[in-house]
This record gives sequence, C-alpha cells and structure tokens, in this order.
Amino acid sequence: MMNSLQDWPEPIVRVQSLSESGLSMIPDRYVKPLSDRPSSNRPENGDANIPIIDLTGLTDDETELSRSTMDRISSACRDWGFFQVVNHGVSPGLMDQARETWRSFFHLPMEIKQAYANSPKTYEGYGSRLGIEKGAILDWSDYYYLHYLPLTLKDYNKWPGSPDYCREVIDEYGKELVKLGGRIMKFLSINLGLDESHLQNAFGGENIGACVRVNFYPKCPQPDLTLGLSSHSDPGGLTILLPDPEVPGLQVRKDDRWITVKPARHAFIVNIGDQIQVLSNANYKSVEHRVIVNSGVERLSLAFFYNPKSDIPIKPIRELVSADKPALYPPMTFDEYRLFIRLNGPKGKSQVESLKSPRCH
Ligand SMILES: O=C(O)CCC(=O)C(=O)O
Repeated sequence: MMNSLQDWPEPIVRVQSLSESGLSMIPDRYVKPLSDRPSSNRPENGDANIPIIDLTGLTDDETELSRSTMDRISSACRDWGFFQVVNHGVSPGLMDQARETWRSFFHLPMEIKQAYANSPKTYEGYGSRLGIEKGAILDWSDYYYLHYLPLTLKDYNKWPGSPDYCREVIDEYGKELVKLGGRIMKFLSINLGLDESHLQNAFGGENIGACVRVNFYPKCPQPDLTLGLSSHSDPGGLTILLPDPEVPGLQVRKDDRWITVKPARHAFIVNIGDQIQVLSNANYKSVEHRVIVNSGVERLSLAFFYNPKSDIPIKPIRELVSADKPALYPPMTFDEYRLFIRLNGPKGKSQVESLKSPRCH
C-alpha cells in the first residue's frame, strides 16, 4: 500500500499552465462523462442559497437570540450539512490577507512553485490531482496542501517560502481558524444533546489535526465539459471554507439539485465532514459538493479542515446510539479512513456509505 503511494501514475500537468497556454479546447483527460457535467442535472432554483447564520447573538446567556441562533445551526446541520457564518470573530482584514497572499503564491513563476511539488505519500505541497488511479479523468484545478496541526506534522519547509510573509499569515490564520473550529464544535455538541466538550473530546481534545487546502481554479475555455473539483464529501471533521468573494463556483447537493453557493460578505462556509457524520450516528450528514469553473475569471478558495486526532478510533457516540437507532458505522481511525480518498480521489459519498453496517440497510 505505502509503495503505491510513492509517486503519481503519470507526469503531472499544471492546469494553470494549460490555461495560460491559451488553448481553445481542453485535453480529453479533463472531459467528464455526460452525467457528471455541470449542466447534466435539473436546473437549480436560482434564488436558493445555503443558510446564512449571524453568530453575533451567541452568548453564554440563554437569551432568545442565542436560542434561535442555535436552532438555526441545528437545522442547517440536519437539512443542509452546510451553512455560512458571519460575525464569526475572525477579522475581515486577516481573511482578505490570507486569500490575497495565496493568490500571490499562485501567480509566482512556475519554477518557484515547482520547488514545492507534492507526492501522494502525504499530499503536502503544490499539487494538481487527487488520487492515483492511472488514466483517471482529472479536475480543472491546482492546489496547495499543508498540515497546520499537530505540531509534529507541521513543517515550515513544506509551506511556501514566498511571498516572504506567507508563513506568518498562514500561522495567524490557522490560529484564528482553530479557535473558530473549537467554537463551532461546541455548538454542534450542545445541539446533539451532549455536553459542550463531548464532540471535541471525541476528536482527541487538544490533539486535533488541522490542514489547509488552497484551491486554484484557472480560467477554462470549455467550462461546460469539466469540473474544478468533482463531487465529494469531506473525509475529515469540520470544514471552514473561505470562498472567493467575487467568483461563485461551489455547488452543494440538495436532494436532486445542485445549489450554487452565493457567498455573503466576509462569511465562512462551514460544512460537516464524514467524521462528524459517523460520530453523530448520521444525525448530521456530510453532504456532497463540487466546484464548477468558468471561462472569464480564475477562482481561489481556502479550505481549513478541522479533523480528529488521526490515530484514535472514531465511532458513533454512545449517547446517540439506541435500540431504535443502532450504531451505523464500525470504529475506524481517520488515518485509515483518509487513505481511501488519497488512493481513489473524490468519489461522491461512496466511502462513508460503504462503511454502513450491513444490518442497517
Ligand atoms: O473551492 C471550493 O469552493 C470548495 C473546495 C472544496 O470542496 C474542498 O477543498 O474540499
């Protein structure tokens, strides 16, 4: 297994270089089968959006505003698996700085970026594909992936050295996002009827993992034939996404439609990952999402993954298991779990579904 993760099955092509070469047709290996193309589904309801939740009212006191905000978070977790948060406590200036720092990185000369080229062993660094299946149809994006926590995995040498303030900005951003992640974990825990630190403790308490994936979606001459990121659910705990404020692209599955997220100003997009689906015994669902691209303008997003400690077994929380609702998933560590996506790439929700105990079908 480990050997098969040593290297990519084919030479890596940077999507940004393809885009900048000015080609008018995309190469075949980016052309999706008809059923996966952006327009293959029922047209979306143009006004629909994921819930936008203002966290201002969330105080420790049991005020009405506080209760109604908690109820809105609860419904969003059950009905959508996704919501946007505003007034979340992270400074808008830091959000803009983080995004623009990464934009500067992606606009550096290719030789500089290539020094950080990644391998499928840890995925850390500058990458252009997920999964190592030879001949796979690829997504129209490049990315940068790095570990922020635990400290034993944090390695500045694998973080960009330029722009020269890049590492400092990532550190500052990471610190704020760990704080926000911890707060959201409390809300979810209380809403599940648990003690406020129960979910966090199930993640390993202070010893969580945290990673960043910066997605760069270059302009695409034939956006109707491909996707920037194929449909997937996030394998980790919680994802806190900083979207591109100017360019929509993220689509969330709602029943049999794809809803395009309209980002609110200085909002984060929060979504439930597979590990919380498992811990909550499917009270909360990790929902499939994908990214569409366009011919006019590039798009950049920062995904912050707030994950359980990677070597502890994750299984449905005892309080959420009953005779009526038996445990839907067997225990599995996050290390074991994420090998699937590292080998197979984004594949809808096939992994978490395949884990379900047979007696529950
Ligand atoms: O670019 C986006 O808006 C979404 C990115 C995403 O789904 C991911 O990084 O897992």
